[in-house]
Amino acid sequence: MIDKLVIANRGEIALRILRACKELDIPTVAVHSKVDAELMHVRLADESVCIGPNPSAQSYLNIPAIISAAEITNASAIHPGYGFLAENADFAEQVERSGFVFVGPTADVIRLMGDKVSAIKAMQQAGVPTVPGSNGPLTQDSERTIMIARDIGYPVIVKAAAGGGGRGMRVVHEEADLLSSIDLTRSEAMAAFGDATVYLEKFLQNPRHVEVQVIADGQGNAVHLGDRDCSLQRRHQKVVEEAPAPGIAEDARNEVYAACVKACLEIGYRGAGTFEFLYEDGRFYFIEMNTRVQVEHPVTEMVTGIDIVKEQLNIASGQPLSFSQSDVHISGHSVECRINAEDPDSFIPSPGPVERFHPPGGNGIRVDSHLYSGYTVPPYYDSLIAKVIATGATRAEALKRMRNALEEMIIVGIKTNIPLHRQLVVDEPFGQGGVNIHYLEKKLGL
Ligand code: MV4
Repeated sequence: MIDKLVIANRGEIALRILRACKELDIPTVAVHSKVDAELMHVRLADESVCIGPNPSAQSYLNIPAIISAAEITNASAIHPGYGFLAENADFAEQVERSGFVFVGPTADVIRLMGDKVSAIKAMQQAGVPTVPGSNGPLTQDSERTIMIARDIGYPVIVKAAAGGGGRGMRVVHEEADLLSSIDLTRSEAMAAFGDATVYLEKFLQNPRHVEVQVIADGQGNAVHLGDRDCSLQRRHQKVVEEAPAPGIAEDARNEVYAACVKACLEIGYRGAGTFEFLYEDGRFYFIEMNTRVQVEHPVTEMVTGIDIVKEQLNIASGQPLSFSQSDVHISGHSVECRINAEDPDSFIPSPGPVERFHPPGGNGIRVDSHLYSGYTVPPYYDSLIAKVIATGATRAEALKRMRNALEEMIIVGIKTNIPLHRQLVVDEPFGQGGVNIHYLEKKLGL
C-alpha cells in the first residue's frame, strides 16, 4: 500500500480523498495555500504544508512546490483530485520522475487524451463510436477543408485539439463562414493553449451529455461502472448529475460499455476515467475522455456500491482490480446537486463567512462538503461548496429525497444556488427525465 499520500487539491474533493485514505490507513499530507490553512481536510490530515500564496498559479498549480512538499514529508504518492493539475501530463511525468506515484494514468495516456484529435483516433481504433468529422487536424488547404465540411454536412463545429470542456470551439452554419470561423478558432486556440490545431465535427443540435465511468488497473483488467447523465448544465458548468442516465436504449448502451472497456485495454488505461459522449436519437458519439476522478463520481458510487477513490488508491499502489465486470451491479438511482457559493439569479460568486451550516440527512442522503459553521469561503477558487447526493430505489424516490434534503439544508451568511436546485427538482420536464444539454439555459431564459 501507499506509505503516505499528498493530497494536491482543496475543498470537498481533498476531504473526500482524505476520508478514503483514513479507511485504507494511509497517512496523509495536506498541501494548501495560505488562506486554505483553515480547510477541514487540513485539520484532519496527519501533516500539512503551506505551498504558497492564495492565487492557484502560485499554490495548487505550482508543480515544484507540490513535489517539494512530497519530498520533505517523505510521502510516496500524490493524488491530484480534479481540476488544477489533474490532467496535466507534465505534472504526472515530473511526479513519477521524482520517484513518486501519480494517482492516475501514465503521463503518455494523459497526453494522448489531452489532444482531442489523437483521443478520437484511439477511440475509433477501439470501435468507440465518434461524431462524423474530419478525422484528423485541418490543414492549410482551404479546398480540402471546404470539401470535408460539405461531406460532413452543415452545421459543423470547429474544435481546438488542445481544448475540451467547452473551451475553444465554434459552430458554423454555412460554408460562407467556414474559413473565417476556422481562422478565429485557430488564433483563440493558439492564445489559450499554445496550439492552433483544429478539427471539424458534425454539430449535433439537441444531444444529451451521457458519460461512462471506467476503472482499470493497467495490468490487463478494465471494467465500466455504468453511465451518468450530466445534461443539466449552464455555460459548461454541470449543475445536476444522475446515475444511471434515464431512458437510454439498452442495446446501444451495452455496445458502448463494451467499446469503452476495450478502449481502456488498448490504450493501457490505469485508474478511474470517464468517456464523455453526446447521446442523440438513441446513439452515442464520443467527444472526449477525462483522465481523472470527476466531481460527479458519487452518483456512480451510490448505484454500484464501489468506492471509486479507494479503488484509485489501490490501483496506484500496484494492486490489481479487486472485482470483475460480473461483480458490478447497477441498483437504484442517484442524483447529485452541486451547491455553489453564488447568487442564484446572477450566478455571480458569493464568497464570505458561513455563519451557520446545517447539512441535510436521512435515508439515502449523502453530503460531500468541506463546509462548517465559521468557515469562510475564499474568493480565489471554484465556488463549489457542497454536493448533495440523493439515492433511492427509483429515480422518483431519489428525486423525492432530494426535494426533502434541499428543504432541510441551511447555509447562512453567503448566497448559494440552493433556491435554483429547489426549482429544478420540481421541474416537470426534468422530472420526466432525459432533457438535453440546452434545457437549463433555455429554462433560465439565457
Ligand atoms: C459538441 C456539441 C455538439 N456537437 N460537439 C461542449 C463541451 C465539450 N465537452 C464538447 N461540447 C459540445 N460538443 C458536437 N459535435 C455540443 C457541445 C456542447 C455541450 C456538450 C456537453 C455538455 C454541454 C454542452 C453545452 C454546449 C455545447
